[in-house]
Amino acid sequence: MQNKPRHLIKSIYTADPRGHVYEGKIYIYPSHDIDAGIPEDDTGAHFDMRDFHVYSMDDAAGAVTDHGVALDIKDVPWVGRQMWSNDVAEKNGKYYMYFPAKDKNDIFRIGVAVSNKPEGPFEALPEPMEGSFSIDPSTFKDDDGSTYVYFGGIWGGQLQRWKNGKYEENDDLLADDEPALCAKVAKLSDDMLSFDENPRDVVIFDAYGEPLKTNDENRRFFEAAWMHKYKGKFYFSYSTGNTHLLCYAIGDNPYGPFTYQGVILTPVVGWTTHHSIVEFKGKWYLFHHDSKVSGGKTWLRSMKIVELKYREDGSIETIDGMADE
Ligand code: FUB
Repeated sequence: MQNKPRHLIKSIYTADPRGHVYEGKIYIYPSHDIDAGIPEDDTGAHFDMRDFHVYSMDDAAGAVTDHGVALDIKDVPWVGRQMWSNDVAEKNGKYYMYFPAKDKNDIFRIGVAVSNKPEGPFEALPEPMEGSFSIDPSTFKDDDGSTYVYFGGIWGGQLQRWKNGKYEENDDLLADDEPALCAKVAKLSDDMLSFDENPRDVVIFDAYGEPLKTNDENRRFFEAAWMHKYKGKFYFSYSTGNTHLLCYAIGDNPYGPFTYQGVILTPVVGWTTHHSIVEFKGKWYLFHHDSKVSGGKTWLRSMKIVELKYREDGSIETIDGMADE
């Protein structure tokens, strides 16, 4: 029988949990949802987050430690508003937080902040990463030590504004039967502070080798990109946004292309769905969120954990997003 997701904390609202194992513990890097009183709209203005807390767990079934505020909007000179989903990578004992926020021109960029400890506090660089745009950065360290950042999100995440290679205030998507907009991936530089290359498209093919199309809303990428490696294969997972699914696709290297495989998590209570997948002490876990604790308020979410199971052929068993412990 499938085990059921459990909420990790209820003292504040937390969303978009990104998990990593550092120093023998699971560290979780979520967004910190607040009720800013901003009406819900298609740009996501109601997600008006202003700081990040960091959490850790010694045991996947045990208590969660809140390490407090690790980065505050008032300490990031380039940010205008909306600190969304962040993630942290480690290199040579230093920790690098990648976080999106709207700059003073209301354009999403990705900043970096650095700490000597996985729980922070993190000190932000004065400018966002050159060439960065859109939202939801997540990090993946391959076995050779190379670290990649995956990012992007359509609609409120502004990815469609970059479809012609430069920023244009035009929210049209590509035509229905054209290949869908893709998440982006870029290798990080040796010092972890910049992209080492121009971001590339993360292309997802269907079983016939055709790229997923714009109108394939049950399968195409929307936001919340994540990469993990299982038995030598690269699993790219993401949210389909307006169809509220967490899906995955498999490839042979960090850049892809990837082939669509199926659904990891069915819709949760709330509009958004977002996640990370982590191996800890020989088991795999899915971190995600829903809006159950707030009674369905889409902008007040609570992070959850559930064990993730693979079948013999490497496919992932679908988890019921409505089930609860
Ligand atoms: O938390 C704000 C946004 O909601 C994230 O960037 C998306 O992935 C969605 O979870």
